Amino acid sequence: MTADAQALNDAFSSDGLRFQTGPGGFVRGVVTTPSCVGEFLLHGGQVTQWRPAGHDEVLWLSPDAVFEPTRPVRGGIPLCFPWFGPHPTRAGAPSHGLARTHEWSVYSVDTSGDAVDVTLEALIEGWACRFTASFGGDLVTTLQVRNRLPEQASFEAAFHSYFAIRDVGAVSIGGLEHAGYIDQTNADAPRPPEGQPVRLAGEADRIYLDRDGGPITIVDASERVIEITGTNARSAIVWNPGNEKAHAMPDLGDGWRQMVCVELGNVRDNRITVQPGQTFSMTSRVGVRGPSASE
Ligand code: TA6
Repeated sequence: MTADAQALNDAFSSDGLRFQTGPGGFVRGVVTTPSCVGEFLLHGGQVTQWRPAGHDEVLWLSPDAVFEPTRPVRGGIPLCFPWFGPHPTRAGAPSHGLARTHEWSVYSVDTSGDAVDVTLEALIEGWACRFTASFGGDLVTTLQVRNRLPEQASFEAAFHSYFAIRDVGAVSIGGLEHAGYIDQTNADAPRPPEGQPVRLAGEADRIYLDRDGGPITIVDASERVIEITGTNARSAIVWNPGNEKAHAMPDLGDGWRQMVCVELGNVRDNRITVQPGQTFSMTSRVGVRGPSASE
């Protein structure tokens, strides 16, 4: 066991949380409680697994995920911050920002309630960041950032959540029927509201900027429903790479049919500006109802 994992167990472990050394030598926290099982990495501050009692795994983690310090791990909930997608001006800057390859530190652990709340912290380009994952019957993730710069600063952020589904061809996504979107598969063409749940046939890469803020539901072929609700998260992104792009990604491949990304955050025109010394916080709550996927 690496010193980090041992030191973290000395400082924070409890019945519901243990630190271990996982693939790539990454330190991971393993949550085990009556309400759920979960896992997160200090690398990227990334939740990688969450399985509420009575259900199968809700998050999709690529079987071909790469665990290397300079790479994001494919799956779970990568954090996009302080920009989303390619950097608007900095050539060579990593896609989706710096948070998901940053080594986060443990700020606090709270096991006093029904859930295990883990707060990680990082300083990223003048932003003091705290990421809290509350592992319980729901999975609640909160990103709080404080502007430590002497002038106002703006950022984009998103919980780039990968959800496990039985088959992408049989899934429908509700809650976005009345929102137009930017079609990233077609030169950011603006698309009107579809007036019906989203169904995926091939590559889909949609940014919704003016959604009504209500819950988004992913209904699987098994009738399992994953419900995602945001607070202070005005944008939603729906993504599946489709067969061709998936097979061009060494850490994705065949798994594309068993995953869909539904991401809450604040991106593009929804970017957030924070005054010096001020803080912004956004939250995503994920819940599951209906039969587990294996039934
Ligand atoms: O969230 C959708 C998206 O921006 C897609 O355009 C695709 O690039 C995806 O993120 C995955 O990005 P990544 O950098 O993790 O390979």
